[in-house]
Amino acid sequence: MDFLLNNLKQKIQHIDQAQKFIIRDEDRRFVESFVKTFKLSQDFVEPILKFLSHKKSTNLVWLSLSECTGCTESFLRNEIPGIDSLLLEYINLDYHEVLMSAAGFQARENLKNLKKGEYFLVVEGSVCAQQEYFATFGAEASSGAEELLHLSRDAFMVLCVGTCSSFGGVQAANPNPTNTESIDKLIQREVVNIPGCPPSDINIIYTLMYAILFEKTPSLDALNRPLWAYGKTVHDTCERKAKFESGDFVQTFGDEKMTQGYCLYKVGCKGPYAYNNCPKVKFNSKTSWPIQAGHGCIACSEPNFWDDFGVFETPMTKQNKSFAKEEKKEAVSIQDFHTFVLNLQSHQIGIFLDSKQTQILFNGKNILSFNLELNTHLFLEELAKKSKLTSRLVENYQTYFPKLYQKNMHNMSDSRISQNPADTLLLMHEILSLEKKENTHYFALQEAMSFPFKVVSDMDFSVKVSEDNIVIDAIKGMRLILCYALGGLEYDGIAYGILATLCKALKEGVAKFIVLKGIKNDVVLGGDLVQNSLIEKWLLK
Ligand code: FSX
Ligand code: SF4
Ligand code: F3S
Repeated sequence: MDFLLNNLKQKIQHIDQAQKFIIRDEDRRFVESFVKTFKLSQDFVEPILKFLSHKKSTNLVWLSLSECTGCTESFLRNEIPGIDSLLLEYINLDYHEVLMSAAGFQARENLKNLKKGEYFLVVEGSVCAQQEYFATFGAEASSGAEELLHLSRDAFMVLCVGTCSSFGGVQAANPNPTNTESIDKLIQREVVNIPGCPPSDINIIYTLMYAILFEKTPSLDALNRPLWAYGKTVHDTCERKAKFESGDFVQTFGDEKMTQGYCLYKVGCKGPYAYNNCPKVKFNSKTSWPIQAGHGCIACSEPNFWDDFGVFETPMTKQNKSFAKEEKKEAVSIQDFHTFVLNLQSHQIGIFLDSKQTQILFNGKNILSFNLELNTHLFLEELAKKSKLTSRLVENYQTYFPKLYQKNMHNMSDSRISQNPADTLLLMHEILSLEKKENTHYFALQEAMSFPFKVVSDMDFSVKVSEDNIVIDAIKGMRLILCYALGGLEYDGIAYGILATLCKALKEGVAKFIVLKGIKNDVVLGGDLVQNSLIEKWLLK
């Protein structure tokens, strides 16, 4: 933070004093909100104001490729600083087909006059590199792909605004007849992705402003999305989340529960799978956002949102599998399961995911700790006692799954504490199924692999790592079996979520342990539940 501040102060010293603007209230409000959003200290407010009021306008080229102009519409809806201030004072919009005042040869001339490293390039829309007549520009009829390659080469930074430019978007959805793709696939340089169909005005402008002020990108995630905006899921900060936690769902559209803030998961909300800050920043100058307006999130800012998330208004169940681009999952047959022993060398760590005893092996011993109550009667009783929300959750389970509730509450056997994390599947089976199965772990794994989607319903397991052990805690997370089930997700989707979350926890635990101990990263897999390529991928990738 100190580095950023000093950098800014240094730049102010070199600024041409003649370009001075008056600092107005709205500029101050904008900068204060910006500083708060990026969790910068208050010390930044004055230098930023000074810098913005003195600096030369930043040259910006906004290229429109395969898109619907929704991103531009969103950009225009900004209230503070307001699009007029933005364009008149902070930004010099050299090229934007909808907003620029230049036309024809003059507009093309503006592009030719750009200087290397002295402009930001914003790209809206995805690109088709194989068709020379797609998205042609000017009298030269250069293709969109050519224009993009040319302009991106000399730009100071490339920002992909919208899901189309970030990940391909609707145009790249199956069967993608135009062979359209995201921008980073064509240009050989780093981009900042600001996805959303469209993204909010705030996500576009604040990211751009950060880049202009500090001449660097904000911290990005693995998909090049700014973490300040895309670090949490929509569900994490949703105003209806308490209702998800208590199992209170809108059952159908038009249901009066809709206006009472009930959760929209059962009518298709994909908020738990979408990384975006919509609940906080909203749209149209903070007027509203999809869930406030009464429709679930469609995960519009995720890669492949069109193909991967099934239909918009129902949860992801087998019934809707025709709407999913099926992931090729290996079929699992019971005969395939066999346990084998891991012969580890001293520097190796073994992840042994097994129906009898899951372990993490290091230096000849198991370093994994885990505890879970498998007696469903006691589990439900405990859960109901935790909070008002969980008590209501169990009540809803009783209302909507009366037979399962009765079966489990009639279970009068003694407490059965398990030390095997794979037994999360056993607990899930008891909560969701009336049938007894011969080998429940294998049955649950088969069901998980038949789930036609690749979207993971996270089960919120926590992982703690110390010098001599790795602790996985699933006690709190197991409540989500009830939440998802009441929301309409079925056995296969929940089993898929549990297995993926468990693999993530094992992998995270081992990765942190390796760092803590400063040892070589040499992980070997074993156990009867690992004999599936997807599980291997989850544990190792
Ligand atoms: Fe449209 Fe933008 Fe969607 Fe795409 O937003 S709102 S199709 S992300 O490129 O114009
Ligand atoms: Fe909000 Fe959707 Fe999560 Fe429900 S499922 S809490 S409506 S984001
Ligand atoms: Fe898109 Fe979902 Fe936000 S649909 S706009 S990511 S609430």
